[in-house]
Amino acid sequence: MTLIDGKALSATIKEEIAAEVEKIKAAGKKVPHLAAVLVGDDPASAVYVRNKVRSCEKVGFKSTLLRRPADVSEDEVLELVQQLNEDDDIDGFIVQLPLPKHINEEKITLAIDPRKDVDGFHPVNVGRMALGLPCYLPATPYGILTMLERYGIETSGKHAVVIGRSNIVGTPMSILLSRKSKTGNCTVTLTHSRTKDLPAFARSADIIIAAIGIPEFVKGDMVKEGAVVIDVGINRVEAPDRPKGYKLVGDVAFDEVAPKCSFITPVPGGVGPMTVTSLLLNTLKANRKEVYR
Ligand code: L34
Repeated sequence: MTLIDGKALSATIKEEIAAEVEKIKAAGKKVPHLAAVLVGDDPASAVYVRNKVRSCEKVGFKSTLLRRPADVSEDEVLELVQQLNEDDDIDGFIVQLPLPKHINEEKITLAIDPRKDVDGFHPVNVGRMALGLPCYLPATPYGILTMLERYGIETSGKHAVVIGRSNIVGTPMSILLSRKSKTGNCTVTLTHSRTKDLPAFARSADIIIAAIGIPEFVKGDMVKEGAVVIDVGINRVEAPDRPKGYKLVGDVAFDEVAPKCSFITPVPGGVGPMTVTSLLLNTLKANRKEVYR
């Protein structure tokens, strides 16, 4: 069993990005600038956004964090998005999800200029991804593909079972793994809460992408010997013995599943750090206008 070290890989890629930033500076060009909008005080979102800002600092990007209270109006967020769309210094920006219930996430996403949509959530980017056209890939799937590639994991002809059909992970992951590409060419089954006998599908998988948001959902008896298991879940479960009062567990029962795997990602230190690094890669692409114009 090989543990896929997302933290280490992400540190390596950040060094590569930092070297690119040095070249940009040496050429006298504008350094990449990422902005993040964080609404409310969801503790997990605060951690994720903090990791994004710190990572920008680490690679030499400029970053701007825009915090708004949980009761900010939808119109105010739309106005902020408009300002960011128009700000020539900002290469790309994200609005961290989830947003408070009174704000329509779809409406906010649609307001973002696709050229600055480094999350790849705007329908223009989703459509371009589905067609295999130049686009910003959503950060979590992008990070997973990078892990598969850098660990030399063959995907062609493999049966990939994606568990969970969210817009930000399961659905794009199923599309990307099935496409004709270096980390694609899989036969994909997209499973979800209404799937009949999901464990039977999981057992037939060469590659499992667990992104259903249920702590330790994937058990040892749901995994074939030699499978590759990518755990996207980050669930906070109560743990009074821990300093923070909680611990992080994935969507995979790691201790049972790991011994059966050829490769597996841990939580934390797996997909999470790769999500952050992929956002940096998209911001670099935005700065270089690699995707649009
Ligand atoms: N707009 N909303 C937007 N873009 C995104 O790309 C995200 N996502 C997801 C939630 N909402 C979003 C993230 O940023 C998930 N996500 C994310 C980002 C970073 C980490 C996890 C999820 C991360 O850094 N995880 C670390 C530790 C986390 C901790 O200590 O709590 C890890 O090792 O997994």
